[in-house]
Amino acid sequence: MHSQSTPVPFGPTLRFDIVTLFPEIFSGYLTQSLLAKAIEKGLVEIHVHNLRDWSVDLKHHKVDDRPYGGGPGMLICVEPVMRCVEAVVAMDPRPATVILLTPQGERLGQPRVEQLAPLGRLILLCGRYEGFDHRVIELLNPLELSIGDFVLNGGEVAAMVVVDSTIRMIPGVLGDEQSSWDDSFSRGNRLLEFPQYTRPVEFRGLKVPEVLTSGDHGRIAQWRAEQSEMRTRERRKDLLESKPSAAD
Ligand code: 6GU
Repeated sequence: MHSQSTPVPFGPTLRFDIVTLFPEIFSGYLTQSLLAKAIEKGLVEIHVHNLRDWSVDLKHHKVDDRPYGGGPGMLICVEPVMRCVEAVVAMDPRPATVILLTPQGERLGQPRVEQLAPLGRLILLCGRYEGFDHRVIELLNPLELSIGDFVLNGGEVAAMVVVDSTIRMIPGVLGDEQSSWDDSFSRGNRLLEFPQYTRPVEFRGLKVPEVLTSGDHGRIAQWRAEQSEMRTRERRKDLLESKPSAAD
């Protein structure tokens, strides 16, 4: 609908450094079409780092240990994380924002996504096990983000959610035929999308609403607005009631 012109950037507009114990998880995602194209166009740069490479245990490359005070599970130790983050920061002169993916974090929403996109450089720390030694948080003061009220086995899937949602905000990443402009939740839009149809005009007795084939653009726009509003009222009343936040 709203076409964006493709800028000619001097360098990548957004660099991600992902710190994880499972770097292989990202390989399929990184070669996925939209992201691969953004990387190819030079708009996005993604570097995946294996936390184990910064282990202080030369023999077993151990990076976790049992919590003081007891309790189940293991924690990621502060030393390898600090060694890794300090090395990664030094790899590029641009200032970096450190994000820690954790169910204890702020729940990610579109306003936050839109704030992240222009920051230029994001370091994403993926937790595993019971999480990190708390001194990681004290020393790095990261932005702690969660992707919802459920528990994942680690931060990797959440990191992909951050990358995926953020790169859509970079001009030129979506083709001219696509746009994030009128997405649900974008730029203060708090309505769900209206239903859409394509050919054939009838399938198993189900017809495309007549208004959509009428050619009357005024009626079409009105019908779509009504559908969006009705859907939002039925499925997500909270969106109509909540005030836009400061980040909107
Ligand atoms: Cl960021 N991490 C984990 N482990 N679980 C989550 C999450 C993150 N967000 C929602 N659940």
